[in-house]
Amino acid sequence: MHRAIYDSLLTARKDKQKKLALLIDPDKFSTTGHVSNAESMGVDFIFIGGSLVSKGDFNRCVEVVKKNTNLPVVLFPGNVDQVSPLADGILFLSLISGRNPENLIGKHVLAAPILKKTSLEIIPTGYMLVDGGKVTTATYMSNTVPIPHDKNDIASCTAMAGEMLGLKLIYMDTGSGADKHVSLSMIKEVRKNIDIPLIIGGGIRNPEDTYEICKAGADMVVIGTIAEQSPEMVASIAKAVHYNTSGKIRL
Ligand code: 1GP
Repeated sequence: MHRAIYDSLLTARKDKQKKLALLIDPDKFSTTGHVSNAESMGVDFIFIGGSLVSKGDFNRCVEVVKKNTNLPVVLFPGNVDQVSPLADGILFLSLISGRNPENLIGKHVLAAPILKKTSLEIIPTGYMLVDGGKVTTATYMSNTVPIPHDKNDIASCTAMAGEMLGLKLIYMDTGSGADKHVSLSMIKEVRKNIDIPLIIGGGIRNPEDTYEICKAGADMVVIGTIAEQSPEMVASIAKAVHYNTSGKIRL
């Protein structure tokens, strides 16, 4: 199985380079504008997915995105029907912060034979929902209780267990549109206890927070809502992600 995307993340981590992913929600995707400009704005990956896709045509969305960017397109699926062979890879998410067997293994059993017929790069990912100040679609649809915002020990033990189970990435998310992003102290605690790449998403809205999140130990930051609301912010968030973390940031 090829692993170009994952290898690029490992190399970036070794070189202390941080990455930015732009999340496209198929329900909100109407213009190709910010996808075609994403690369020049400093985005490294396009993620596509949603906890609930009710209006958008998922496959069509992937097709249009692929046509409008050279960036790697990675599926971030909310359900089994969000598998498209047109993408480059898929985060094969196991919701390890929850105790809902469907999201831990059930949906994966259904998706496995579909994925087997594609050439998608499959990246086993420990997905952890963290409370971000309100109930998000992700939390509600997953039918799980998120990790409390201040329970760093639960987060780090969960991430450690994920790594010990052989998962290749940890993705901590407060959910799209959350009031708060994952706390810096939680990111630091998790970072200290695992060696695999760490992705942070949910509620990230500005370059200052982005810089601190990277400095705390995120290897990749995911933004969705801010890119929909203020596309002009993407370039400055990208700058914050790529700024050498050993120096002082100039925004
Ligand atoms: C959600 O991490 C993503 O899964 C993005 O969240 O839309 O709040 O940026 P936002």
